[in-house]
Parts: sequence; structure tokens; C-alpha cells
Amino acid sequence: MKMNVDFSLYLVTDREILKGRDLFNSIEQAILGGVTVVQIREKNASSLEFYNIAKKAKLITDKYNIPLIINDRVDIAIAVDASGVHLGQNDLPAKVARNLIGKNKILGISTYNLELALKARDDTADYIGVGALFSTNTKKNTNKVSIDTLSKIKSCINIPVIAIGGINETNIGSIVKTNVDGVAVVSSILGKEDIKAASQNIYSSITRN
Ligand code: TZP
Ligand code: MG
Repeated sequence: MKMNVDFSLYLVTDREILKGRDLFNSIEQAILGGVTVVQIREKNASSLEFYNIAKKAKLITDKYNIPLIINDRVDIAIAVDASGVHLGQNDLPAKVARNLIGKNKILGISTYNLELALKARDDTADYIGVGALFSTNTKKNTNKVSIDTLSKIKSCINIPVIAIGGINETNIGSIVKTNVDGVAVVSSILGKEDIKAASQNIYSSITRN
């Protein structure tokens, strides 16, 4: 079933940033700190490794009743019965993915301008990611998105809008002001020594406003 999702603090995983620390323990700490959605993003794993990671992550997200989203891989999202899948502009087309996952799973699409955002909505995306808002070391070759563009997209679209890219405790206020439905972060949570405290810190910046 497609849940009614609280997108406010959306964690995207990256094992490189964890520098050997346990992924599953890190996910749990982040959830305990306030993360409301977890996306598993594995750019270098084999299919088997990705599947096993997703299956194990689902035990944790299920325990806290938090949606699990799989990056890039519709097949793995279906195989582990994740809540949904997140796709970029070079992945399977949104309409094709929707046909594969059905109407009860969440479809998220990465965008970086209004045209792509409207197309994603028309292609039945349940939410869009918009970024990168700030410079980031986590992903190479990002398209830069201004706060003005983010605001414009938010005002023109009626599905949840999630901002991503270089968002941290210092700049998050400028994102919250745009009234987006959530912020997605990697390094400002998983790159910190105390993951639960980092998550709490970011979460309080979102809910304070
Ligand atoms: N998509 C656009 S920017 C980005 C992704 C996956 C990386 C976000 O990572 P961080 O560490 O929060 O900047
Ligand atoms: Mg992708």
C-alpha cells in the first residue's frame, strides 16, 4: 500500500561517507534522530549485494514504520517489496517504471528545472527531488538549482517537492523558507560522528519553522 508519506527529513544512504561504519546501525540512528524516509542508494554494488542490503534495510524501516525507497533499481524495489523507487533523468522513464511498480508504490523522480518537474508530475510521479541546491561532494556532475527555481517549482506543482544537494545545518533555513515538503540529505547526517544527534539537529531546523 502506498503510505501517506511524511517526507520532511529524507535520508539518502551512501556507504562511502560512512567510512566503514555499519550501514544498518547508521540508518537506525538516523531514524531515531528524526529521519522520516530512507532511500538506499548504492552506486557500486552488484545486484545481489544491493538486493541483500535493501532486504536488511527494510527490516529496520518496517520496525519504525518508515517508507523505504530504492534508488535506480525498479527490480530491487519490487523484489524486497519496498515502498517505492527513486529514478533520475537517465534511469527508466517514469511512465515505464509506473507500469512496472503499479499504483501502490511510490515513484520519485529527480528534476532540476520546472519543465522536468511538470513532466515528472504528468508521468505520475508521487514526489520530485529538486537539486542540487548547494555544492556537494556526494554526487558528481550535479545540475545547480537556485532557491528561486526551487520556490517556482514548489508554487507550480501539487505533488511533494523534496530539496537535495549540500543541505546542512547552516543553510537549511533558506530551504525551509521555500515551504518545500522535505529536505533530502546524505553527508550532513551520515558524514557526522554522532548520526542520531546530526539527524535530530537537522530535524529540529525543519520542524521549528
Ligand atoms: N542528488 C542531487 S545532489 C545529491 C544527490 C543524490 C547528493 C546529496 O548529498 P549531500 O551529501 O546531502 O550533499
Ligand atoms: Mg538514478
